[in-house]
Amino acid sequence: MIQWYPGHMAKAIKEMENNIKLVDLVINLIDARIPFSSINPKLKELSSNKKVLYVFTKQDKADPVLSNKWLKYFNDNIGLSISIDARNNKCIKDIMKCVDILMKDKYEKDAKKGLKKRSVKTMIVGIPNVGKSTLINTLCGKKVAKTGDKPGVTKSEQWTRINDSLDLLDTPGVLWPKFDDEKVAMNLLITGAIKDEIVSHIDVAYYFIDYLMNYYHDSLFNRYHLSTDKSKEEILIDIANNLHFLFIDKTPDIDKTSLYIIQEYRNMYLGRITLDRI
Ligand SMILES: Nc1nc2c(ncn2[C@@H]2O[C@H](COP(=O)(O)OP(=O)(O)OP(=O)(O)O)[C@@H](O)[C@H]2O)c(=O)[nH]1
Ligand SMILES: [Mg+2]
Repeated sequence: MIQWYPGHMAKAIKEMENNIKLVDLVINLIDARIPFSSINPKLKELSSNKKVLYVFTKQDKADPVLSNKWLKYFNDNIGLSISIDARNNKCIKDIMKCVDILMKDKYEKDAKKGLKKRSVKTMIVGIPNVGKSTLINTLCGKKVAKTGDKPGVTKSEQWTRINDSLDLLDTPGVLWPKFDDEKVAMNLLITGAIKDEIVSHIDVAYYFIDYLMNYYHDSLFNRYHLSTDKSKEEILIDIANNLHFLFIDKTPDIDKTSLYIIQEYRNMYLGRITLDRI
């Protein structure tokens, strides 16, 4: 059973529980490649009494057909949702529009009371590596938060004033103590929300190859010059041979090959692939 719930995550949740009272809005970031697996039940619970905007990040890496279906599902069943590339300025307008929609009631109430329009205090939450700090930098127009392509980069909460109408709270990425569904754990591992160092990647690669054979067969076969359908174990050996990932005695290095294909997926060499079906 895969688990990754280090002490800093439990601490971060506690801090969020304290801060939730201070905020008007929560922006919950969802990885567009794994919309089901990246919903953190803890964060849903935490923001149950708040207005929530769901923002799918990494839309540029996800399968566009499935993304449209997922987005519709979220908008119909979960809450206002949009999909973005968090690195691109184009998302600023869309986010601000949604903030205004969700805060309309608050603006009106404040106006009735004769209060001046105050800034919307917004907490940005989500699983590790989903793009929270990147989005804050994009909204701010400069690098105020540290980002990096691995989970666990942000260690503590940090407020940033975007402009007179928006304050953002960056938070550390958090997971939850137990993954009931093995698929969820696999998807979090493949996309890089769980630290690479905690598992052997061979089982993850088997899961991934199986998934690709079912849904993105050509992406897999073209990338690694495969020709015949075989078992996932044999496919992994073929890939190792084709890549010349061999030990001195010419046996295939399965460990290295496993991590390599997962990294290739993360870096888009296999195309736009979504791991949660709808
Ligand atoms: N392609 C693509 N990459 C993105 C997007 N958003 C973030 N990234 C990349 O994803 C990686 C993680 O981004 P961060 O902003 O550090 O993620 P975080 O959610 O703050 O992560 P933690 O602080 O570890 O919880 C970085 O390499 C970003 O450049 C996106 O929409 N598209
Ligand atoms: Mg961060």
